[in-house]
Amino acid sequence: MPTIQWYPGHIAKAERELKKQLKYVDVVLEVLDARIPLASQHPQVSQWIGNKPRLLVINRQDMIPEALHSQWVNYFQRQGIDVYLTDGQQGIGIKPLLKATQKAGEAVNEKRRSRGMRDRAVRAVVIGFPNVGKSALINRLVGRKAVQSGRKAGITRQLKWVRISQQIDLLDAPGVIPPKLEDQKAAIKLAICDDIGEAAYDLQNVAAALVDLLSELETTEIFDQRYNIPVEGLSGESYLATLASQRHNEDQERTARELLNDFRKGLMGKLPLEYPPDYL
Ligand SMILES: Nc1nc2c(ncn2[C@@H]2O[C@H](COP(=O)(O)OP(=O)(O)O)[C@@H](O)[C@H]2O)c(=O)[nH]1
Ligand SMILES: [Mg+2]
Repeated sequence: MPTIQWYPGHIAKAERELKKQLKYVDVVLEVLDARIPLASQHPQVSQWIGNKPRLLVINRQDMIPEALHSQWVNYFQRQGIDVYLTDGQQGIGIKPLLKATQKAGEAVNEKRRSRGMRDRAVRAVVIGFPNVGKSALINRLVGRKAVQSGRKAGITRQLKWVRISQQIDLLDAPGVIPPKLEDQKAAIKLAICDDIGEAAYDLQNVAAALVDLLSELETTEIFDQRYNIPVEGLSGESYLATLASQRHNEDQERTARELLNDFRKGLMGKLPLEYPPDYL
């Protein structure tokens, strides 16, 4: 398996600045990608935030089948973790998240009051891998386009505080990526979902890995339907080669980009790349 490693200067800088700001933050919203809620958990977040309250947000809920929603909620709740499913693009699931943020931060004001101090706005930060939808969620939480959000990873370069209401201030942070991607299976899923920069990997390898992964999960009908070539019996690599020769004059790079784009835009349908480990 080819290794995926990517830790450019701007990500390192983002991480340093985020850690500085974390001191001032009361609540952490960690945003995951619904297609890969396990792989999109940043391994160092727990360590960074210590015992600050954390809310898990499974964004891109529209990109997985609805039947999976409650499965993921149950999976995390069994571990005592509160999760919120959202669609940052359409603005779904925002109110409960807003309420929970407010509630999680209330302890701060209780403490202040007990010391005779006045209440202040709860400070929350939104963190996660690049491109999982952090900025889109913030815009939905605030109800206007307060920060930039866009299709490619790396749109948010600066940390930015946004006043959501009298009660909540929210910090938008650039995506963070661990310096070393120890779990390469997770790294490939992040690459497939466009949650790490494209400079990190070879497009053809990742497109082939997508085909292999969907074969493993037995969700390959889409290939017959969309490209008129079934996957059965073919490795991802041979599938890519076959598709390239039938559709794109042997151009495997172009074919790889097409496959990945189709997946990323949801044109293949709602295709999760992970299920809760105890999924029945
Ligand atoms: N389908 C879908 N797209 C989303 C969702 N949330 C964000 N996006 C899109 O994903 C892209 C990346 O979003 P952005 O907010 O910039 O991600 P960030 O890098 O984590 O801040 C944008 O094109 C958003 O419109 C969602 O829940 N569902
Ligand atoms: Mg952003």
